[in-house]
Amino acid sequence: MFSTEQQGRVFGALDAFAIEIPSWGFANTGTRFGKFVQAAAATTIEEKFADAAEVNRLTGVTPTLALHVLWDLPNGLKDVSKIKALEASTGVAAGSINPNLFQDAEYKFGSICNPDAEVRAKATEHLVDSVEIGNALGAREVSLWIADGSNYPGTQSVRRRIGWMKEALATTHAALAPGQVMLVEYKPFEPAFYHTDIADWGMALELARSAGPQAKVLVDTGHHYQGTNIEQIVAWLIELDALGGFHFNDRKYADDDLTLGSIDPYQIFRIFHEILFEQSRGAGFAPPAFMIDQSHNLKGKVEAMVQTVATAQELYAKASLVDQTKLAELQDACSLVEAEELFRGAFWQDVRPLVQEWRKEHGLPPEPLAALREGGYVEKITEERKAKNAGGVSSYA
Ligand code: LRH
Ligand code: MN
Repeated sequence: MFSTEQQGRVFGALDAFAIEIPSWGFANTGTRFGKFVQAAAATTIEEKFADAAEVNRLTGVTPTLALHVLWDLPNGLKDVSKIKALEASTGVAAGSINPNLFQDAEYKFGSICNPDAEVRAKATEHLVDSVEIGNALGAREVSLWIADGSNYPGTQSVRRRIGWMKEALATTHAALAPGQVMLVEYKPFEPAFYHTDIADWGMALELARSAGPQAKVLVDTGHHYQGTNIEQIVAWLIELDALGGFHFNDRKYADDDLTLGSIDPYQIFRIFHEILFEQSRGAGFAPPAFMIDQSHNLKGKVEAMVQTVATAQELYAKASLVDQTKLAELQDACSLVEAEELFRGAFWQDVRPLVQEWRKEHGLPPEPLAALREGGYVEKITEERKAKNAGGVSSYA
């Protein structure tokens, strides 16, 4: 049983919890070995917003949809009015704007780090366009993942590429409107397999800082070598006021983009703890953007998204059960076992009845996954989209 104080802490945390979902999570995706086309997959921006609206209807905590520019606004600024109309009709707002600098043929040897100045200029122009799209949509985050790198030692100058990258990011930062935030995402490898130009949090931090005050670091939980202490990186980025956001997913091996909490739910709990600890210090900490970044190659896409959001809520509720004051006392007393039992004890708690209570109090279905099945939404979109999807898919997403 939970005390009133515990219930209050969980409800308070859930009241403040929101997580952004990715448009590409609803689309047909796969691996380099193939894509398993799903009849219900979204192939248009209208369908992606419709699926996002269903997830938000069921969970109440996904008010924004992350957009990937070339996949969702292929005509750039000209598509803004269409997005605004979809925002009005679905009640879901455009979220972070993600440029695409990894699929054009010209970017074979890099985009903003390419030795060819013309290619760098084209890439920088796309980044500035993405900022303008974000500004036109009133979207706060412009989220940059730069896939640039090389596959063989000696084939590229890592040093000179740093300079080119800094130039492009400075130009992009200069285009930001007040209030916009530029997120720099790091990734140790893939698609490049010898060096990646933005490979870890230190590189992303330095690039964000040299770009300007509106630049922060984005932590994708799948972008770390095995054994990396991700919550320690989070603690450092908070310390340095450089934590801009998260891409949550899970993985067993590399950047597997599996559903959050499917492999190591304790990892996400430990990250949420660092966030809630900082909030408990009451120093006006602005929580970073919570976003999901997954590719649902085998699970039903809407089902996987609803499952992910519910899991994220439950792990956040567990982390909010940690008595920060008591834990600090035990930590300072070096009462190791007591501290661990208090910390991990919160993780062991089954908060689902409390989260279901919170959902009921907010007029939401206590079990969103069951409500999805009962509502027949997936059957409906399967009928509507199966013919189109039968023809296979063109691009990655
Ligand atoms: C790169 C990444 C990036 C997105 C892409 C879909 O691995 O995490 O955030 O642009 O996935
Ligand atoms: Mn990501």
